[in-house]
Amino acid sequence: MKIGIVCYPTFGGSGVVATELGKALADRGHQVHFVTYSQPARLDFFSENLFYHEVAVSSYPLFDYPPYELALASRLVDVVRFEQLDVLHVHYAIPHASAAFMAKQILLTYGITIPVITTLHGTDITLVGQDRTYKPVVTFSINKSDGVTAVSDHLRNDTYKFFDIENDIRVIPNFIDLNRFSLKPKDHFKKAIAPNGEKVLVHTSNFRKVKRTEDVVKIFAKVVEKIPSKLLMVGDGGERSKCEQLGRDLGISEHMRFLGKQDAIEEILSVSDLFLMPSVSESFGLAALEAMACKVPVISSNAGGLPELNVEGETGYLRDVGNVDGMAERAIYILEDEERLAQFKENALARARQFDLANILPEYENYYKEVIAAS
Ligand code: GMT
Repeated sequence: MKIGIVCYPTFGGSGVVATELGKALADRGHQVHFVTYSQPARLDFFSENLFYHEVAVSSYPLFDYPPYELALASRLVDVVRFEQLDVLHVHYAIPHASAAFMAKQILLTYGITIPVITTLHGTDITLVGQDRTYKPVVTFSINKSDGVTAVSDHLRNDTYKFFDIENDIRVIPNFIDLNRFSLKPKDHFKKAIAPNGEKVLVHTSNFRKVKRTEDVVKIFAKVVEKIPSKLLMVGDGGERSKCEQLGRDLGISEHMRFLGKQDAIEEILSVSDLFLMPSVSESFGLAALEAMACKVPVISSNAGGLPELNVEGETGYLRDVGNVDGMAERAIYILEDEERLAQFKENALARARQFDLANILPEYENYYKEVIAAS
């Protein structure tokens, strides 16, 4: 198949899923065309089946807000016509689904029918999409998509709950490439981070409010009182400086390291013992799955789709959003006993294997075929 993929080219979960999916489809012999405003962060290798088409947004003094959606729609018309694509798969509804709808209408005037699949990732439904500024357009463009997928049952249910949706939503969960995400021998790095055999806790995110990153610091403050440990904070975003300040205020900053945005996440996870994800909402929790694939158990909130990934008492524990004491208590419980920790690590990997890319990729391929055949 010739597949067009539209996504945010950043380190965010939806962009990562879209890019990894595109790479895997290209490996399977499909021709994959990324259409976005810059090279996707993880599109870092050459393949004869992978193409990248940049969306250039020209500015004009009249524009306080350059119209990206129009530039994207025009670029999609151009790429679909020239490359003769079979399907457009857009990740994150805003503004990709409506831009694809517009492109589809324009293409009809050239006698071209292109099916559009929209994958809902999370905040496009649970946060931004519900803003009245966008809601009518989001509702319309989901309903006008030829296929719609969501990354968890919870996100699917939320979409029906908060929007007037008429079409079926197929659940296709996030996936993991176990060749890349696996425990790597990084003993030298572990020695540098935890020279006295301390336990290593880790958090990776874009440090947005929805991640409750200050809770990560508060949980760690309680853990470090009981268990010699270190905290690695990976990623960057608006809440990061507050976390740094909180670490200083709590007198634990010597045990915390902020590593910023990192490409080789799997190497950091390989030296980690416990992953913290206390998010307010999380449609799936891809970062937690990446940790589990590297044998790192997870202490998380029980928000959104997290219970579909993290299994209570098996791969980690889930507590109510904001229950810092409960999360810290369970973290200590896992870390204080070597045998118990080792068992949780094995369980985490076993669970991650259920989301192996090799199992999930055919679900997307079959769905493309279904949608193409129906349109
Ligand atoms: O985590 C983020 O803030 C990025 C966000 C997004 O909307 O791009 O990620 C979402 O999509 C990921 C991939 O499908 C999911 O694993 C994340 O759980 C989801 N984030 C939220 O729902 C907050």
